[in-house]
Amino acid sequence: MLKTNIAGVDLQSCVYNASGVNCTTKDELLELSHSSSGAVVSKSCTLEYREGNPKPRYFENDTCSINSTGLANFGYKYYGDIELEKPYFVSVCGLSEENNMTMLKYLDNKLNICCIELNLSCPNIIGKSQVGYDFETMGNFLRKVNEIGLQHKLGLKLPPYFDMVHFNQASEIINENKIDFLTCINSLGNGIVIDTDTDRVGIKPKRGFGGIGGSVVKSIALSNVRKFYELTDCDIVGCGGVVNGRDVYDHILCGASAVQIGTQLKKEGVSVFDRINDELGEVMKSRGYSELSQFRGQLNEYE
Ligand code: RRO
Repeated sequence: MLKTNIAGVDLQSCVYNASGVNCTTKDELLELSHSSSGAVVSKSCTLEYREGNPKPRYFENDTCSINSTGLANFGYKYYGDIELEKPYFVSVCGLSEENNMTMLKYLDNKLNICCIELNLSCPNIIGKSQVGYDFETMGNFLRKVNEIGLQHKLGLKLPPYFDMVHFNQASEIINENKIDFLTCINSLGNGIVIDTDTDRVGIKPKRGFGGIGGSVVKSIALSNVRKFYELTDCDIVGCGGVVNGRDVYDHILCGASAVQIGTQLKKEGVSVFDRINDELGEVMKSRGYSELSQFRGQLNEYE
């Protein structure tokens, strides 16, 4: 009932983890693989091991999370060598174009990986802007990636866009290059969350500025899923604001083929996938649907 397909890869459930949450160590990846998630995506990797930003670098309250992890990861070879029992996406987030090319070429030869998710949207690298917000850099970079002629399917993790002109500009670049899927959205860059017990910012790096996730970002996630579903031929992976099965259903209505869970996975652990799979199944049954294709993209609008 919840089966789906992303870029030609079959998933038993359309629900899986967002990159960054419980997916940095091999043990975490194995735990995800043994859960009822439909796939596993790794923490975004860099060329070398990174300790990441100073702690505390994660904070949450009832409506949102904030993180400034700073790309803490074990380096691309670590992720390239892990074998899992379900579709395994490796997320790549090089600190330079050259680093990205090196990682993409290496990971492209790894048959244990089904797809590469290229992260163009990390908001937390001190002194670096998000490539997804710099259309000239993004276009030049994706043209070079295309010239490699990757064997693996390639997806992009995009930042949230808020302006119709930006949706059009990003889509033009995506349509000029061979991109198989888009993951919309990364965290909302550079928010502040206040710890109301102490009147202090929730996290230490960048004096409290970091990427916002959780239920507050759902509307923005849905608009990004919808726009890129309309403007590109890519499969869309929704990410943002998913707390329950209805939230997954809403992403699919907007056009998503699969949906990732970030903040709620962090709060609840891998049993979140059992609960959300069940809840999504219930919503579908109540509507008389037995497959995602019966309602994907079928969002109603006023005449
Ligand atoms: O590691 C992080 O700080 C991080 C990354 Br790479 C990302 O893509 N999104 C995010 O919220 N945090």
